[in-house]
Amino acid sequence: MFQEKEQFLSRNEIEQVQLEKLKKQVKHAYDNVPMYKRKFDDLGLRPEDIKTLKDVAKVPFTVKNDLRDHYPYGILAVPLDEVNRIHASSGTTGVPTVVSYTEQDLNTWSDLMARCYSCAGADDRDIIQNAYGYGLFTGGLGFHMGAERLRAMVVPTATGNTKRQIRMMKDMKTTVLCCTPSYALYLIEALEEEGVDPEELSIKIGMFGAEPWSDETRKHIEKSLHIKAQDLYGMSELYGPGVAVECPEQDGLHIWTDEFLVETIDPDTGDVLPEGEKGEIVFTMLTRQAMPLLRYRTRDLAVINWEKCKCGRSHPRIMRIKGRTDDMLIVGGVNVFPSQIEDILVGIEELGEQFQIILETAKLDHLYVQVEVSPQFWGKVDLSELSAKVGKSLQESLTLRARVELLEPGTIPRTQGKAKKVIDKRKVI
Ligand code: DLL
Repeated sequence: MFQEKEQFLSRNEIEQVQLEKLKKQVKHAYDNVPMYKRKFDDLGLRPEDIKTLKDVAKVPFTVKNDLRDHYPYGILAVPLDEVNRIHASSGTTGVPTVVSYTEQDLNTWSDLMARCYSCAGADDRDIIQNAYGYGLFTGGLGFHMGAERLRAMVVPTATGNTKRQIRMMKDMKTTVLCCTPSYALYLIEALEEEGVDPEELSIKIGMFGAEPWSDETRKHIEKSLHIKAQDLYGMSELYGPGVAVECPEQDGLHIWTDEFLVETIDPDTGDVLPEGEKGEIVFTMLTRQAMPLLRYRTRDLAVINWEKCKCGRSHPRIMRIKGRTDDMLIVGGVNVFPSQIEDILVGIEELGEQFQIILETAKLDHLYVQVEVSPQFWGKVDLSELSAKVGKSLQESLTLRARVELLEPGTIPRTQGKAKKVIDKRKVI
């Protein structure tokens, strides 16, 4: 099977590989990236000071702004003519974050993505429909290269044209579907509208990622499409998709730690947290040539579990991404994560999957939640009773009063990429 060996490295073997690669990578970054040389010199740190894995805590952090400050080409450690490709994320703050790859980087990324497919249960006989966006976004090309490396067959539908997606799924007998969980939800509705019974499809596995999604959403997708819905994590700065993925146990996402050294830190103090504590995830890329990132702060919050998984893999697991440090909303002085609101809403049977959080400014910050009623319940429930029930649940969990508006199924705009679940109107007022 593809990259069988790397998937099943023991913790000891992982740590050996990590130390060997870490030493080389720190030297590569120090020797070739002026920013790292400066950061190290300021601390009086030399690459030779990194002798054990624990020494990584001495290395200065890298943050997204370091990349933005190096626009357009990012933190290059190789001459430009050795760069084979760039990707970029649009960024809400204006300056795009550009990431660069050498030929070897693209190769490593393809291997990692092939490994993800294999870990999730796919193999070279699969027909993989890739409905992630192709282009500057890393989703499309990342899933594409990985599928080719796996020697499976790719149907590169990209995003959009839902009718054609469904036609391809049926006619090509797609067995693996790759898209955001939001788009999977939309496809389920579209299949129903088109009168296509999911039984007619051949899909077995969904590879869903690029945004947070809940266990309830997973259950809904699995039940509606009769598939196994696997979570996959990544980010553009870390090649793209392919950093971590679920195995069939669906008990956390295995991080490929022979390529990504992972730490959890306290986002406020920067201190390394003991194993198993929730914190901000920090990655050091161990072989990236074009753009070596040392201790990159992802702003993603999660718990890392180092216990060996039932599947036999020792690569530690991210126990689902619980939100981002920069996603945290402060409403009337209370800290709220959109994922907390989602958890409450999905627990109410009468509601659909689609919701939006709108922050308004009245005298105090105001939380306003719009949520669709589930099609089975629309027209059958008393809306004022239901909205009072939703408001009460939100208040109990968040200690915050929210205005709830129940919407007819299909009202909230559907997305083909990442869903925009929070609309913050406070900034523009
Ligand atoms: O979203 C790469 C990707 C493409 C991952 C396709 C998976 C599938 P960015 O656009 O740079 O890259 O966004 C990265 O998205 O820091 C997380 O906050 C979030 N994210 C990605 N995967 C997951 C996931 C791609 N499985 C940012 N669960 C990350 C929760 C996720 N959040």
